[in-house]
Amino acid sequence: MSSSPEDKAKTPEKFQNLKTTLPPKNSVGFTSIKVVLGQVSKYMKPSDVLKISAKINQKGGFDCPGCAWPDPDDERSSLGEFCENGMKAMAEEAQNKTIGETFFQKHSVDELASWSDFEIGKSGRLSEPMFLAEGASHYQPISWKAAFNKVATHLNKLNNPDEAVFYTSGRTTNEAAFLYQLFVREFGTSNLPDCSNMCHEASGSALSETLGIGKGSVTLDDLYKAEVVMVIGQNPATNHPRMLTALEKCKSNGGKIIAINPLPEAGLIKFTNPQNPLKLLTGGTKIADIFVPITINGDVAFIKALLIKLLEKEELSGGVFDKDFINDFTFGYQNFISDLKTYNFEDCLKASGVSKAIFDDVFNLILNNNKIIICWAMGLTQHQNAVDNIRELVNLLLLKGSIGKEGAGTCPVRGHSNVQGDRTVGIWESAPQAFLDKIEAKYGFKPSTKHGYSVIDSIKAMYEERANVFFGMGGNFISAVPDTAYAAQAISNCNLTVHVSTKLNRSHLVTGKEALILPCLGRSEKDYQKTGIQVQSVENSMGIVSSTKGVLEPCSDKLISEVAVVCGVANATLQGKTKINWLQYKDDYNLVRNDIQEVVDGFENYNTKLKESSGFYLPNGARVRQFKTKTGKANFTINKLPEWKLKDDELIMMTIRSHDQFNTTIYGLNDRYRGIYNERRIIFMNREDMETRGLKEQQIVNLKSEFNGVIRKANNFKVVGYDIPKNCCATYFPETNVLVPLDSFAHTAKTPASKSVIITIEII
Ligand SMILES: Nc1nc2c(c(=O)[nH]1)N[C@H]1C(S)=C(S)[C@@H](COP(=O)(O)OP(=O)(O)OC[C@H]3O[C@@H](n4cnc5c(=O)[nH]c(N)nc54)[C@H](O)[C@@H]3O)O[C@H]1N2
Ligand SMILES: Nc1nc2c(c(=O)[nH]1)N[C@H]1C(S)=C(S)[C@@H](COP(=O)(O)OP(=O)(O)OC[C@H]3O[C@@H](n4cnc5c(=O)[nH]c(N)nc54)[C@H](O)[C@@H]3O)O[C@H]1N2
Ligand SMILES: [Mo]
Repeated sequence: MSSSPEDKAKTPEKFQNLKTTLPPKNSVGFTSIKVVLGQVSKYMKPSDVLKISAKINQKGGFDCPGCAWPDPDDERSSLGEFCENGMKAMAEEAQNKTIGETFFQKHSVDELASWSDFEIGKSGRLSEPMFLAEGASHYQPISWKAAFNKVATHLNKLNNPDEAVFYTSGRTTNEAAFLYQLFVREFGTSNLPDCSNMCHEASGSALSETLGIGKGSVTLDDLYKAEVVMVIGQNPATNHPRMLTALEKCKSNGGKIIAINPLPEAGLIKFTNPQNPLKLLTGGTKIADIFVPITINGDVAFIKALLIKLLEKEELSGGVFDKDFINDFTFGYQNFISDLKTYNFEDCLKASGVSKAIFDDVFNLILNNNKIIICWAMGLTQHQNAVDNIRELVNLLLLKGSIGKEGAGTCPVRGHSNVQGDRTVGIWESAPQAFLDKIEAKYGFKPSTKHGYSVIDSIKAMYEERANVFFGMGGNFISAVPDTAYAAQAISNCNLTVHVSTKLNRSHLVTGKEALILPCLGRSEKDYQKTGIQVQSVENSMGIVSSTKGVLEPCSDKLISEVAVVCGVANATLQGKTKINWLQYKDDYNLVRNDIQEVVDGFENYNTKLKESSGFYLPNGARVRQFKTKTGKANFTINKLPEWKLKDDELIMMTIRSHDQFNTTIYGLNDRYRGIYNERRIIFMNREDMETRGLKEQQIVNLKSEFNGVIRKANNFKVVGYDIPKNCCATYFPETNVLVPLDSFAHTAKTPASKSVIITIEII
């Protein structure tokens, strides 16, 4: 009998061999270089390692698929900016091992699903298209043509185009993403959920409403010039390592760094720049001047406490707020101030879990400086009140006039290397009407104006059988989404699931009745087409568009590019109905860019600019104090304190990344910066909380979450005592996604609240 979708979707509950140490006092440095050498020599050919190191994040080279942090224009070392996790991402993609017919003949889908995510990832690069027939236990090879026809047949027999869901992960380039959304819209739906729905959607919502653009406002240069940088809800040493170099530079210019995080993340505390041999020997730079050990989801309370004290000081002696900026550029100041006055400072500080002494240090820095940058990531966006978190930060910046001037502004640090670009070129389930109008004007069909499904809506639609074809452009949907058991049922209700992927992952194993794996080229590989090797482009976290061109030979001659996949699927599906010559685009990506420049603002002379410069900035209103909001001004907003309350036995849990993973891709089993080795099924707990429950180090427990009467369980976790505020705990994503309730998400943005899951511990 075959395993249930739920069993296949969950990560196996077996243990490795946990070892713990005290977390290191430093990050990056020599160990980083050693770890990279170990990783690349294990999985890559030496000649490929050399090619890659010479071309990663270099002009004329390819964009690192690791994260969306921008590249510095200056002081580039000849070997590119070294980044441990960037190189680990490369070792993962540019692996010399491939899997195809023989591998899938040997291993059934059920067997593969019993492997850990680490084992699945290490199997190798996907090398040929594979098909899983209804009722079959094993995937078998299929030709590209037959695969395209299979997709087309399923799509064309739907009663309504809205019965299909088209997901995108954030590695897809601008060219592939633009064509993909164009195909989906011509097919007739706007069901374009993407990883952004689970990531920075709350930032997009909050920033569009308040500042008129869903992106950050700062440049790298601003970071160097800031007087204060607040890094809140973010772990850069692991997830954006090159950001530490920018913070170090800010510090050497006299800037101060405030880190606000429930965990004393190693890289925030001290960092040894691998670019700087002297620093490697002398032991590095202290990054955070002030570390604020906030309680999980205590951020609105903490910021409110700051706002209250700033207002008191302003009313007492003036000169604290930037009155000119407030008068000229903002809306809603009076209402905001009246609301702020209804809150009590002590209550707010208590709810934040921060001591008065630490609060005072932060307050003085904010009071006495006006060039403030706030950087944030998932620690703020994955809560029910995620949008409030970000709006409250904007309130602070607006009061200080810290927006649209040198050294000041908003810096949501994006995740996937092109998640921002994908949205810019149209991957959006609720794209603005102006964009849809331009599509209609250019291509002559009327795109659906319905609000399409986000990730959460898609899962519900598949569960309720309102949608029954799932198409994934990259990513690992089943492991990334909340509520694994419910999502597994949803996916298995589908008639067809399709994944365009570079590596095998769990989403290929939890399938609809029929399933396809369409293997594609990775960023690092040469993309040969009729008009020669193609260049593509991506947008980083700061709105700079730059080119990316692979340098390695493709790992299999059966791989095609994402662009070619879209063209093939569109051509097969829309034959006879389309107004677009789909196949022309794959021969020459310049044609795609010519189209993008007609439809998307800021891409004038796209092809020329891409060739001539190392990158060009897209327009950004907030950066120049042009706020394209409904009021035409930057808006103050009113945000309540979150209302959840823990019962005696409950803890609030955040699901975070270890140092050895990229989202659902597990590079290794260590989390070096937190002193964890060889295990992922752990729960970090405050030692007093362990004591009250009679728990010992490494004791095995089960975790349970109850939400709206539904109980969810994740079994077998080892307890690790850690420096984390009381009543808070942390586990790794995706092992605990089973516990994240589908209906617990951010208002307005629908980001799953995977950083505030209320759980209890079951002693076994
Ligand atoms: N190597 C590597 N790089 C990556 C990724 C990866 O998995 N591996 N993922 C990429 C992607 S898609 C993304 S979105 C980013 C993710 O980058 P991050 O957002 O840095 O990743 P998380 O591990 O989710 O970490 C969230 C941080 O927020 C803190 N935190 C959690 N809850 C709260 C809270 O309530 N308040 C505050 N103040 N802090 C809180 C946690 O302690 C943790 O330090 O990284 C990108 N880069
Ligand atoms: N509990 C919990 N859940 C979370 C999060 C959390 O913090 N906690 N974080 C959320 C966030 S921020 C995000 S962004 C999502 C991530 O969700 P996804 O983007 O869906 O997941 P990834 O793990 O990044 O996807 C990895 C897969 O992408 C494929 N891939 C890699 N490179 C390429 C490429 O170049 N092209 C193609 N076509 N495929 C490629 C490989 O097959 C690989 O297995 O997860 C979310 N889920
Ligand atoms: Mo993300």
